[in-house]
Amino acid sequence: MKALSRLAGIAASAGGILANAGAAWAGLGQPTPWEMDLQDAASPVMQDIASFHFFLLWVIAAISAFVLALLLICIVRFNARANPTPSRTTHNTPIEILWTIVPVIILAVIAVPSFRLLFVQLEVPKPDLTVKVTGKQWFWSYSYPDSGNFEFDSLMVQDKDLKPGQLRLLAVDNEMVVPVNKVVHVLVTGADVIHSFTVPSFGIRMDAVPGRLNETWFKATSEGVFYGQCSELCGKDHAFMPIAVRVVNENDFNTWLSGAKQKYATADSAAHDALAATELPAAR
Ligand SMILES: [Cu+2]
Repeated sequence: MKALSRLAGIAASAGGILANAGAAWAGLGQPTPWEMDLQDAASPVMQDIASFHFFLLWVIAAISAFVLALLLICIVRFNARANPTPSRTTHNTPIEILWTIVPVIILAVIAVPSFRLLFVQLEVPKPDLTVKVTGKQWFWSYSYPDSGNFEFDSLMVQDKDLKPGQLRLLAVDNEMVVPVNKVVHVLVTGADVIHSFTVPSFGIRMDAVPGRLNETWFKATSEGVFYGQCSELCGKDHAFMPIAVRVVNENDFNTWLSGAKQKYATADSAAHDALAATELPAAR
């Protein structure tokens, strides 16, 4: 009786979880409660990553189902009771050829889209904009070398300073701003230890290594704010150096750029504080 009521409890809470998950299966640009899936894609690369992921999911599901079926057949038809005198067969050439060739074919079918995706990720198309990202203990600095060469720091907003609508542990004082539908070339480096610049909805994750300049790219296909987090253990505040990328239309970007050029012209902390007061036109 006790077990039954416990079971009913588990079923009820599982139902609740599923009902919640239905509403928030995956988010765009930010995590959602009970998220079960990749964050929605906001760049062509992430679309490719997601479709490759689901393709692999089908492949692995089919292989698992096939192996399970073989196991069940063995258990039912070849147990000691059902099959008291086992066959002494040791070799079967056709089957041996099959179980060599079929996995090779499966691997080849996986390899082709996999390599295609690697090239898409690694070959930066002609960029419209370059942003250099520096990971520091424990915040990010963004500089725009080909649009004014200014630089600013981006720090997480502390819980006590959160304004309504700002996401806890993800909102930052100064967001990285980029125009929509433009190829952004991202140069990534580290100033002290290794960090990792990651924005799930753009499908990018690149290590920020001191003394080394890595590169990646993205083309945001919709406006909004897209969040990520440092993805390489970098010390005590590793969990508190979020990444916020605001994607705006070209006009808003140019407005932001002319303001930013003046405000971030001097890289001292006074300028940094003054800049925090600059509000961007709401993107959504
Ligand atoms: Cu870090």
